[in-house]
Amino acid sequence: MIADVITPEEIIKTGTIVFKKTENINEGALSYCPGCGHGVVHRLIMEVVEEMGITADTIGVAPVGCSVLAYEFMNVDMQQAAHGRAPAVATGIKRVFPNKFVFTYQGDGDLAAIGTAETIHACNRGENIVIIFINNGIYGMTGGQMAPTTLEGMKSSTSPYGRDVHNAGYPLKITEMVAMLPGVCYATRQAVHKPTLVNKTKRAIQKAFENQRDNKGTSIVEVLSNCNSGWKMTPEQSNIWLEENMMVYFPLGDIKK
Ligand SMILES: Cc1ncc(C[n+]2csc(CCOP(=O)(O)OP(=O)(O)O)c2C)c(N)n1
Ligand code: SF4
Repeated sequence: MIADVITPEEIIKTGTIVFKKTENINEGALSYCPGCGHGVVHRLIMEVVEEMGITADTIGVAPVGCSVLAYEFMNVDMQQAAHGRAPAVATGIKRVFPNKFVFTYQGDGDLAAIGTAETIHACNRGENIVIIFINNGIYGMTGGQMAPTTLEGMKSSTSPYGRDVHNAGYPLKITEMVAMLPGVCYATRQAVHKPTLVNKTKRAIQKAFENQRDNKGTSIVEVLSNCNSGWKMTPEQSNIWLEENMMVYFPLGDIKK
C-alpha cells in the first residue's frame, strides 16, 4: 500500500501505513543470503495472489535449489518436486484441479539444466500454468557451479578460468526458446534489483496469473536475480554486475505477449 507524497515526519506523526507485508508471506526469517533477489520475487508472487483474491485457490510447486524451502515461506498450498520436475508435477496438479491457480518456482539449474525436458514439453503442451524462472546465472545452493545460463567468461566454482563456450556451449536463452512454442502465450524477462524493475516484475507476474485465469496456456516469467554469495560479491556489487553483464546478454522485456 503506497501513500501519496508524504514526508517521513508526517508518516510518524500520523501513523500512515506506507507499506504492509502481505499476509501470504509467513512470519519468520527467510533462509536466503542478505541481498539475494529470491525473497523479493517471493513477495511479489504472494502479493499478486493476495490482490487477485486467489490465495485459497493457489498451489505452488517448490523446487530444488536455494528456494527449496519456499513452501515454508509462502502461505498457499505447496507441493515439493524433485530437481527439475516442477513443470511435470504442476501439469498433474493442474489437470486434476483445473480451477486452481498453479505455479512453479524454479532456478536456472532446476529449469534450464536438469529440468530442460520437463520445461520444454510442458510449454509445448501449452499447460495452463505459470512458470516463475529465477535466473541468477549459477547454481547457488550447491556452491556456485556453472549453470547453463552462466555468462561467457564468467567464473564459477566449476569454471575457475571463466566459462569457455567452446567446451561448455553458450549461455542458454531458454525463455526465448520456449517463446517460439505455440503453447506459450506469454514469455517475458524482468529483474528485481531496482524499485522500478520490481514494479514491472510484479505486473508481469500478475499478467501471467491472469493468463491462467483466462485459460490462455503457459506463461513464463524469467527474473534476472543476483546471487551475491555465489558470485562472491557484496549485494551492491552484484546488482551493478547484473546490470552491466547479465542484462546485456539477457535483455529485459516481453519476448512474447
Ligand atoms: C537429482 C538431483 N541432482 C542434483 C541435486 C543437487 N542440487 C541441489 S540444488 C542444485 C542447483 C540449484 O541451482 P538453481 O536451480 O540455479 O537454484 P539456486 O540455488 O541458484 O536458486 C543442485 C544441482 C539434487 N538435489 N537432486
Ligand atoms: S546462495 Fe545465492 S541464490 Fe542462494 S540464497 Fe545465497 S545469494 Fe541467494
